[in-house]
Amino acid sequence: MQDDYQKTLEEAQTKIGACADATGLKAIEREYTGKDGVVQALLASIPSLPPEERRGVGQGANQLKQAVLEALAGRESELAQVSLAAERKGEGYDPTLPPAAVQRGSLHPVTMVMREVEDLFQSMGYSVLDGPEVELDYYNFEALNFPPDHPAREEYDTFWCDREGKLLLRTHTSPVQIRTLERLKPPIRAIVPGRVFRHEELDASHEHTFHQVEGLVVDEGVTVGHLTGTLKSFLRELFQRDLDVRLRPGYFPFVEPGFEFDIRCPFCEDGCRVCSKTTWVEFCGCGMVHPNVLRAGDVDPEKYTGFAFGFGLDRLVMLRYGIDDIRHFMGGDLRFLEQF
Ligand code: 2U9
Repeated sequence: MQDDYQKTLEEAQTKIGACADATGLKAIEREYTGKDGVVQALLASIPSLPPEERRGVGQGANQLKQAVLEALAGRESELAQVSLAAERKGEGYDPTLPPAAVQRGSLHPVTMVMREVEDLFQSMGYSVLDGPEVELDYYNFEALNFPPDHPAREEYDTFWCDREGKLLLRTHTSPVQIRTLERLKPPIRAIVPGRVFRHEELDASHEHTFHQVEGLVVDEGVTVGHLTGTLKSFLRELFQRDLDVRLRPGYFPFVEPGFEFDIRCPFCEDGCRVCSKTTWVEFCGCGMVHPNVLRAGDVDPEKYTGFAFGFGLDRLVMLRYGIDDIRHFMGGDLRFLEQF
């Protein structure tokens, strides 16, 4: 009996030694260790054998399986060595063949629209500013006229970075404007695009990380007329036509008066899904910079006034491309990203 196993093993080893590719090795593996293979047939025969032979056949079949698998692994690594050596000698390398095509990536839709918005404001003489994403409570709230315990802080679901409540992930890009007021003298004309973070319940229109563009203009004699004129010019360029706009009162601690700025729905004339059948779409919040905020930035509110606005860039990109779920932006699914 033992001789039979030995013979079967030697046959297998000869086949393995003569085999020169991975597909052949796989076929030999199936022939011996697969579900219809030699080893399985031996194991299947056990119940019909006299009891005193069963143990020996079982052990023999398992040893045969182990030995065949070892021989297969040995040959596989031999073949790998051979092909590596050939590659090192330059065999099989044809320098005249064209290279494999390089897969080019594409810009993220938020980046594309962000660059477009930056270009438009730069063409109107604005600077594009940047600042830290991990901020001090002072710049994110206090200097923006949210004293400690101000109820409006509740509106901003904040990711705190320490136990003392001094450090946070910025909930808007407004702290950059305060830093700018501290650093530069008016006249100031700037936009601040950037990532912001809120600890919110996530759904098709809420994401923990999203993008804002805020604008700030401070000079002598700046009025609400300048604010609406600027936003209308910007929207005309962005949508390539004049859109009706309207202002409603709105509350933000850092502006007074504050407004909600709506645009006539760019997609319909008599109500659709995008405008919830109202024909108006909220575009941004805006207003005249609060005197307390100017003072926090070391600017004299008796001499200077300013306007500011802020809008969610992700929502604008969704409007532009008809995207129905904000979570696609950070989802990392190439099937989504490759469409742009
Ligand atoms: C300074 C002074 C004033 C920026 C402004 C808004 C109104 C606003 C939100 C709209 C949707 C952000 O993405 S959103 O959640 N923003 O409504 N932002 S006024 O005002 C400033 C900023 C900085 C120094």
